[in-house]
Amino acid sequence: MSLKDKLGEKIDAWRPRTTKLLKEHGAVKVSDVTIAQAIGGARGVRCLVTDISYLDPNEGIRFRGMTIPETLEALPKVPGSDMPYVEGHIWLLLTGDVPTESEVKELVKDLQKRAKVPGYVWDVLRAMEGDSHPMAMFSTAIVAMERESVYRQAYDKGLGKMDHWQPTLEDALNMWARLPYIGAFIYRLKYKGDKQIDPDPKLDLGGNFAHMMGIEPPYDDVARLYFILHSDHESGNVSAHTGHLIGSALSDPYYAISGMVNGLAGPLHGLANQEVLRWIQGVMEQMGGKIPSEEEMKQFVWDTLNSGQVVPGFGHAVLRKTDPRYTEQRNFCLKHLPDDDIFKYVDLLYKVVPPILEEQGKAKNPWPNVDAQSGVIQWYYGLREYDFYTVLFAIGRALGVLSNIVWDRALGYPIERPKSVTTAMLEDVAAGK
Ligand code: CMX
Repeated sequence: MSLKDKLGEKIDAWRPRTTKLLKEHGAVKVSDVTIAQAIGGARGVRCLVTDISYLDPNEGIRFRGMTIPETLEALPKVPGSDMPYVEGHIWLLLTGDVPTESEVKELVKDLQKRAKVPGYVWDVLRAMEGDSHPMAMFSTAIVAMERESVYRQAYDKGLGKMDHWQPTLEDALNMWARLPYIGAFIYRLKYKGDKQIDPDPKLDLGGNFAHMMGIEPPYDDVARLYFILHSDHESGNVSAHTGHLIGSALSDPYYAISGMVNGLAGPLHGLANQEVLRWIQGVMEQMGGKIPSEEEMKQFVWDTLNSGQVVPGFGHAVLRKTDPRYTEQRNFCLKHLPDDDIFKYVDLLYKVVPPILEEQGKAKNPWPNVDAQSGVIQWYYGLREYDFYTVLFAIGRALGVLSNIVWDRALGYPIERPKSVTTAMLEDVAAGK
């Protein structure tokens, strides 16, 4: 069965559940909001719905009910590789089912056919200043492609609300096929003298990305792992929430994903992966390349905290344990690059940072997140331009955010519009008025 037919079946079966909840139980409370939550970024307020992934504070992410190791185990593997097809993960995120080999292969072929990026996108990128950040370039390229939106064209012709998901899926599939190509193009434009490598129409998404980046295997598996790990982290994080919010106005998916990229580009969110490498490089410079002792490393961490900065790669708004995405990448490092110097730094940080953050007593979660570990793998395989790392995160994150937007449209979620209050109103509430 094709992805679209399968998804159509799932959507038809799901809609009555949402309708019933709204009609029969719409007044039941899910969450109360405290003053701390209203001022403090709505932390922990349960007011978003997604079935694509769920983040348990102690266990970490589950994609469609499966942990990361379960997901990697269950999805069909690319022949000769340790990692699954990214396309299989797309199928899982969208439908909730693990695809068969033939279903994955059909989706691989479908995305291969959609991978052509219009030439004007390259012109736009080449017109940008040489010191533009890769995330600014990525976001610009995506919004420049907005005129390709199948959703917007269908909307302009008049589209019934229940049919919105279908052209949204078309946009999602086109973007999934093209974003790795655009990412690799930006990389080679910015750092490799614009010597571009054409896509290989026979390769899967992860394999083709590695090929266009010009990096040898097993970087193809690194790309597959990386895109899957970063795909989704339920809906409240800045990138996922931004994508959902923009999409809720029925702005088409190109606008939504360009906005998602902009949110991911913040150092408290996805940009933390470049910040980790930048921080480590700073320490390396000061150490003259030698690995610091535990005591020396503790001093570097305290110096960062005492100067009022955050330690990148540690802490999380929801997680209260080591991020399983960190663990999965750490296991990869232990297998493939146990003696790498930067991995030794990262591992030493794993040892020294959590007790320091606990001693400082501010961070609610002293444990490492996904970004603490991801740069070291990229560095090891030759991708040393660390300001590019968040583009990799963005290609991955678009898998989950676009899947969510398809479902948002399928279930007819309305425009998002929370209510604000004034400080005086909060003072009145505090005074019991
Ligand atoms: N280093 C220093 N201080 C930290 C810290 C860290 N790694 N993590 C949290 N804190 C501080 C916060 O800045 C905050 O300080 P103030 O009270 O002075 O404002 C205090 O501890 C409480 O914060 P929190 O409730 O534990 O964390 P938040 O939910 O507000 O923020 C996060 C979460 C991720 C932004 C924060 O932990 C942080 O800044 N981490 C470093 C940056 C990072 O790695 N971000 C990537 C996260 C994963 C991702 O989205 O990609």
